[in-house]
Amino acid sequence: MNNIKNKIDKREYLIGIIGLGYVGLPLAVEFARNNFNVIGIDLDEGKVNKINKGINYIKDVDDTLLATLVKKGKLKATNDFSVLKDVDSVSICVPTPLNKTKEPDVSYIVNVRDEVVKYLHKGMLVVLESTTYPGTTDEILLPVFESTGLKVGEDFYLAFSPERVDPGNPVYHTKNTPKVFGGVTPACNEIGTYLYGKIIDKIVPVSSTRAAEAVKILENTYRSINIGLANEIAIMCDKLNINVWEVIDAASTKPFGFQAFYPGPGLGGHCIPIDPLYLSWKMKLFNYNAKFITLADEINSNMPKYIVSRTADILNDKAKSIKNSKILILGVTYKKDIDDLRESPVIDIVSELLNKKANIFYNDPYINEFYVVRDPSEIDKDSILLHSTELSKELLKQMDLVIITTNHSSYDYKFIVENSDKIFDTRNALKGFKDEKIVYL
Ligand code: SAJ
Repeated sequence: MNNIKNKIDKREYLIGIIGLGYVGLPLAVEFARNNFNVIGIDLDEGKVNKINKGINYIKDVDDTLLATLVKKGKLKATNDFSVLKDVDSVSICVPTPLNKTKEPDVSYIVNVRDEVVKYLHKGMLVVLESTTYPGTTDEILLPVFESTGLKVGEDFYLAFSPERVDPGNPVYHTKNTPKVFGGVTPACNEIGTYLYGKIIDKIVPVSSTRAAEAVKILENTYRSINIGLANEIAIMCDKLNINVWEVIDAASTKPFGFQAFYPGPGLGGHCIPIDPLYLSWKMKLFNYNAKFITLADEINSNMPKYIVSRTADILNDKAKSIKNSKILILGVTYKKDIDDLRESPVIDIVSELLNKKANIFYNDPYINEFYVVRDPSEIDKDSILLHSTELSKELLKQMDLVIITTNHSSYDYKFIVENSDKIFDTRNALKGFKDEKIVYL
């Protein structure tokens, strides 16, 4: 144990990172910035080539820092897993999506496991960071690793440490976000927390990999359920003719016991709509129905349809139908001020409006074009490709309805209000504007 810690202290400890996306690359840079030698592994040769040329592709990573670290030889990338024979630790940061039937797809973890096991060697630390259901590390990774004859906690070390990357967050990033860490054995925790403690300000050790896996799932289930509550409160407030945003803002003045969540067009992103379903799926194996998770998913998934139904009501008040109405969609990313379309509910809204023969235009400063298909793997020759339209006075004046679906900060909302005939604001972007033409969610 001490010789490993000495190796870490002397920075003779070679770091491996598998998966160089919005989690893996910032983690690799953080280790390299702390004078570790880091080798990143990714199947995407485009990513590998960019990194080896010192070219950054993750907004949360500093371009100059990456280039400098690569130039200094502290960070390099490859798509060749055999480099694992030389690494001392490997952190696994691969996707954990849902499949078409909304069940966990752990194939990325399994594929990586089957590569890592080929090169598992004495003293090696393996840390799974991908969000997954409690039991994944113990049930999917551990048995295969121990089938090599190596003993966990003695010959190699295995742990789960959830990623807590919030893309675009201006305050919290890898170094200053507390890191939960759960090893299979105390020795796994000792080595892992010692290593990660070199690059992250606060490490939060827990008693097992299952506890660590459950921590992350709880964090994101908590959000999904509270967002679902906010969405249902919005639906009820509309029926009561109450402005839900005023209600939430006033409730937020309570200095204890209340945290504001807000309604919106639905739940997007690669975490919140997905992570809770990993837990509810696992509970089915125990013949237990995770009611809150299922109900929140139902409410959140239905929000696009609810937005379309409100759109029909708004146009109806103008003696118009959705069919043939000119509708401008402002913002298609899953949340404001980022360029990420993953699971964006706006895609469902646009799809539904197109099905009802609306004449759809959109503008999003971050997305020049997008296919009206939620799952990119389903894009085919018949998929509809839309292009962002420049936001002009003429465009706004032509529209029967403008729908604010993603409240990017860069929009000139005064300009939008002044030049639109009717606006449906699903994000309270127009908070404070007093104008009959505005309908709030
Ligand atoms: N949303 C609402 N109402 C809210 C908050 C969010 O409708 O009150 C919607 C957003 O528009 C988006 C979706 O929910 O479509 C998810 O939004 P999010 O703010 O949770 O952002 P994410 O998906 O980027 O979540 C990440 C998560 N980070 C990790 O999993 C490591 C989450 O745990 C963070 O809490 C979250 O960022 C954050 O706080 O920004």
